[in-house]
Amino acid sequence: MKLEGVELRRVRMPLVGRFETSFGAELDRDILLVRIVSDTGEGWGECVAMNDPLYSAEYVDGAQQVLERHLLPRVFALPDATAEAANAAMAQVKGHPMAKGAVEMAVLDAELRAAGVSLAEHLGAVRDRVPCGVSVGIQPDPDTLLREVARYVEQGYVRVKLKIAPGWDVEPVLAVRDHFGAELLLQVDANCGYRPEDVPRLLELDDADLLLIEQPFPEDDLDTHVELARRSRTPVCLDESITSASVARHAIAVGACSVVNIKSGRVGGLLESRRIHDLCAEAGVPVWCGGMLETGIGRAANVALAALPNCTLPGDTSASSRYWDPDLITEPFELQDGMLPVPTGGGLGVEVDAERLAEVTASVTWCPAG
Ligand code: SMG
Ligand code: MG
Repeated sequence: MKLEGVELRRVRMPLVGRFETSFGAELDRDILLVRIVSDTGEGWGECVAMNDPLYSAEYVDGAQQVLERHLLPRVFALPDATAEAANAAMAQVKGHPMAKGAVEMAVLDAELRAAGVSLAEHLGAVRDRVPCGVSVGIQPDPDTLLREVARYVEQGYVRVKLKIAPGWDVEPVLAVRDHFGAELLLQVDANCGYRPEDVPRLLELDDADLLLIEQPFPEDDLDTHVELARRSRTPVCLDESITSASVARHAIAVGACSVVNIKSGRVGGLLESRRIHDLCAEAGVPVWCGGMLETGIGRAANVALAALPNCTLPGDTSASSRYWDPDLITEPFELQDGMLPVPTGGGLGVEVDAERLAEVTASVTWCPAG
């Protein structure tokens, strides 16, 4: 495939509701979309970097700059742009996995669209629909939380993840467990919000019979995750810490986690995600697909990933309506009995809604390959 150029498009979309985590609150998103244009057609990628560098070091303005100055020129120099070749060309640049992942997604989408092969099939998916969880932000008080959770349970979500932070943990989590009973699949996510001295507090969450606790401590502190994993009945899952397949292998080897959250943007792409999936499978560690409040474009990639064999826990692959009204794609993802269908069309298998796209576009930058 010969690239003609890449369009970097910034879209501003309000979330349907405020989403609060241990590091801050999101009300709207400033999203960077990558559209590659090649001799065989086009391909779309979504960069999951947030407005501010609070989830990880990346943020959307920085992602756009590193793409324009450092990543795209390397990809444009390739005589034949494949996803593997693009990854190899970008590898010389340190870090910036979300920016790199967006390019890889767009190149893969173009390649697979031209070949008429779905991303799910290409990755080795074994399911045609995936069970869906929902991530519920920090609420003003436990009553509001119970109402929020009830709303999602009524919509059919099969698993609920509660965001926790110091001051918003044991009490609200036990309130949800008490109210919804033992059958509710429940887990929590702290987004690095705790410190080593909080281990005793987190051990109290064992009473809530959680599926897992996600990333309680800072991303570079594997030791405290090891300590909690040793002392707790609740399985420890890593998100922010898992930045590559080699880090995943190490984290598992030292006992820092027994479950892994896979996000393609966090690890630099879908192909690295597949490697993490495979090594976790070999190690007997279940994985699930995380989310970064994606539009339907990135969501399509997540749903394909969630259809892999070792994705045995429900992911944060909620319906389009969880975040958007409306989404950017012509056929939004809708829950059917708590499941989402895995797209079967070529590449990502979704079509961008041109009208909606025009409505939310804040800027367009064309980067020519020549
Ligand atoms: O896409 O439903 C989604 C978001 C799920 O909680 C979610 N993501 O740490 O797992 C996580 C967070 C990261 C984004 S917080 C702004
Ligand atoms: Mg997380």
